[in-house]
Amino acid sequence: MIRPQRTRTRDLFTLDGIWDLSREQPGVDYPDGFAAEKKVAVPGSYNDLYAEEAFRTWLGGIWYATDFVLPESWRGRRIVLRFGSATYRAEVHLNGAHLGGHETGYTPFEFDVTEAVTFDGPNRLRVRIENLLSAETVPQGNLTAQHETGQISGQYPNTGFDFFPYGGLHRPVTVYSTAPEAWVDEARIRTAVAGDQATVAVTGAFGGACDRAEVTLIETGETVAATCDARRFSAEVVIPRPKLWDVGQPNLYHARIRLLGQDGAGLDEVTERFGVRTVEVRGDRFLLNGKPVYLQGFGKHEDFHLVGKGLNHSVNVRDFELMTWIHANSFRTTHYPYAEEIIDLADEYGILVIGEAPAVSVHFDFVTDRTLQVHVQALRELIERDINHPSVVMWSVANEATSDREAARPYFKALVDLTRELDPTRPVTAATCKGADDVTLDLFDVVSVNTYPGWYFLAGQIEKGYAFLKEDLARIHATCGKPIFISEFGADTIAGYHGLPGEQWTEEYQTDLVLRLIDGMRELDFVIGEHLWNFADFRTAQNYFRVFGNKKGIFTRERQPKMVARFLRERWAKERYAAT
Ligand code: BDP
Repeated sequence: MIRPQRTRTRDLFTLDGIWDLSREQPGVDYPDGFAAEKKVAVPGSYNDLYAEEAFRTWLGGIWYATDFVLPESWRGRRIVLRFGSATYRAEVHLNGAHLGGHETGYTPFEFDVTEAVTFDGPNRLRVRIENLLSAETVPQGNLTAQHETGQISGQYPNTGFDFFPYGGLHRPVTVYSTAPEAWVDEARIRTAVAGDQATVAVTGAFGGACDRAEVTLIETGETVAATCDARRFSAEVVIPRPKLWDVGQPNLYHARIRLLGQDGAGLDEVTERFGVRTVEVRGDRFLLNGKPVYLQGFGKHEDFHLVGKGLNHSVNVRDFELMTWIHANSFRTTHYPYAEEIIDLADEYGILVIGEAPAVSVHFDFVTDRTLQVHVQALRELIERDINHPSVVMWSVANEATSDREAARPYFKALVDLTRELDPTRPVTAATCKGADDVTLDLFDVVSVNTYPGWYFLAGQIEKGYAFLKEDLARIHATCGKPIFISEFGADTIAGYHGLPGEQWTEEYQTDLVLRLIDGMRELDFVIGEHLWNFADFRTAQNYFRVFGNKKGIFTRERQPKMVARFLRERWAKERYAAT
């Protein structure tokens, strides 16, 4: 899927803004008889906007509605309606006609609406969103049971994971137009470096009919003819002495793809951005452009006051500024694919990304064939969406599954095989909390470990936590022989709580624990990186062990530093592999 863009052959407008909202009630024909209950912001979650509790934790159908008028100049063109995401599930209706649906909440989807639109008045767009999760959704959840029975156990809403199950149209909604004769549908860019030049292979698919295409490398001005065959095109361009994309050196290139008519006139034109860099796991090292890189950074969340999981450009810029300030070089998109606009920023700041599928807490007591099918589809959509981003250096297929069960092996094997088939260029991992008991470790290129010594166990005992960490990691490494990446560790901390000596929840304790565990990780040669949990405090479901959410942030939810931030900044200023 090509990102919506305005070019010489394409136009677009956004439907972002204020829409109408209504909770679904039985017996109402919403596509035709929608009546507004509330106003709602798009992009954004609906949950935190209203005074009424019933909206915050609404589970079930909720309808979004807006109208839009098309410019006369688009008559005769191909028209597409595109959603950046809809969480968790969407069914889309335009002018009373059902266009289709999409499941899983964090990847884009679109519909060709050329036949469904009218130019004679407003177009009525009605979208049914649903945030019910079950054993067969990804992520899994207990929300269906709660909805049906009113029974709540553990937390409210009753999710099986540790972040608030925000719902809504979280990312931009766009209408765009292309020429009706031919349009680029997909473009993949793969680079290879040999000596002092890079070869750039541009391949893809187009719709409509076209037998001539060309690719121009914007930075060098070189244009080459592409081969077209059965709705696919391919071309190869060479970059002499390429500027490599690297951490803090976001050198980017642009390939312009043009589909041409018989007379040489441009039918369609799109530009894809990419970078030239290599990534590889060799022995116990993670290599970027042939040099070992030690990953230091965070697990994060798309999460902020009022907008919930809605795209917020100000928050995102602030986050990248803070990551740069603290000398982070990477983050993992815990626990789902983040907005494309965030991956763009990573490309532009030179920060590495581990892209994660939306599969948090896969529980093998409840997994069915359908769970795997949905998981496969979500992973496929993530890889297809982000494959051209140089910042993405590894795929994570899941987080904290019950992967000490035998059933986990075939399930994860299917996911890893698919990932390598779709993208043989990037290492594959998954974050485990099962230590050496995990039966899937050997399937991965890198083993990612979530571990909470000094917090969930050995509470208050930093030195014992340090000793446990080193022994446990050594055991895991001996079991799998793979490089180990510490994908989560940390301590809940309420900004402003102090204690000397430090104790749990104080800023001193978070600082002392985090720095001591980092000592332990860096004493182990096979550890390739450390990601703190979490970049910032974030909202969770309500329960007795969360105080207005998870407080493991190095920054507060407002994006201000806790005490640990300055110490981490000092530690991260020195590169671990600088001397090797
Ligand atoms: C890990 C999960 C993460 C949680 C974290 C915690 O991967 O989603 O938020 O623990 O408990 O197990 O803080």
